[in-house]
Amino acid sequence: MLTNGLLRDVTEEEVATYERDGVVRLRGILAPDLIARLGQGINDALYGQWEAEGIQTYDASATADQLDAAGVAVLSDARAKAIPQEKRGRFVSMIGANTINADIRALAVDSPLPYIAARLFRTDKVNFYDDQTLMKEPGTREYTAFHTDEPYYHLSGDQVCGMWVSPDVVTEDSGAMRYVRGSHRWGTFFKANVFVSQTSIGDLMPEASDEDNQVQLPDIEGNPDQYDILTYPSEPGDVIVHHSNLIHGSGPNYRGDVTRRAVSFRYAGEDVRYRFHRSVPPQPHHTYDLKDGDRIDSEQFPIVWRAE
Ligand SMILES: O=C(O)CCC(=O)C(=O)O
Repeated sequence: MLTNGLLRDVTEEEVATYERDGVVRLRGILAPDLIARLGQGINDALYGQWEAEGIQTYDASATADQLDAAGVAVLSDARAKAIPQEKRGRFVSMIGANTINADIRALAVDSPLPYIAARLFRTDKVNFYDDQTLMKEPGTREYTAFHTDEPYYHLSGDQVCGMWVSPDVVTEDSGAMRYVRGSHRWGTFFKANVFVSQTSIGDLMPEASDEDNQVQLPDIEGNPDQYDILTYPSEPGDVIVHHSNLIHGSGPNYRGDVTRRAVSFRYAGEDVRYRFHRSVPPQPHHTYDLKDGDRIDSEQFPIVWRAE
């Protein structure tokens, strides 16, 4: 049963919240054994396994330092700057850990998550697209700049979501996720940024140049009062689902005593088609054999849920 490990169903009210706000936090929905596998998978993938398997990790803290040295504005604040260098942790992420780690793969394709996507999309078929593992070690100074996921995926369609799942207790102080409520319906295709800065990838790397209709994100971090921002702390067992066009980000992990780990699992529903975007950083585990307009059903993007 694909729904083994689901502690309760998704309610109709939660589906309506996802549709209206572009994000819903599903409290206490995943069983503890799945959460334990997730924690193990993140540790194995980020500490050691990636080197053995030759998959890339992205040290966003190192990027922040390089950008800062080059005079590119990196998001920060007085509290983050006050974290002394010797107590500073790293913001590390990896895309595609499911291809090297059996625990993360199991969560992605053989867990209740695809069913949850089907409920929220009100669809009969769900594909797994990819995953991103994210870790903010104790004392991580870096923000995740507000962004939407659309310019990072080779997809078009409305039924695309990210499911952010953490094995840790995540508080506002340790980097809880933030969402701009309802922004998935603004109808704007934003530029991809470099994660720790509002600067767009296209401004820094011509090979990932922005597409003609992409718009620079507004300065939300600098003007939080002008936006309807939801901050969602999380506990083990919670799943936070956001629409791929919803603006989201997170703050530093100011805490010196807790690591903030998560995997964001990405799913697509029936209305989704392949759409190549120049702004997507190339992924070594992706093959590029689909054409614009194709259904994405393939070994790379497997069907992980079908209604009986
Ligand atoms: O964990 C974070 O700070 C960012 C997560 C994210 O951007 C996502 O889940 O799409």
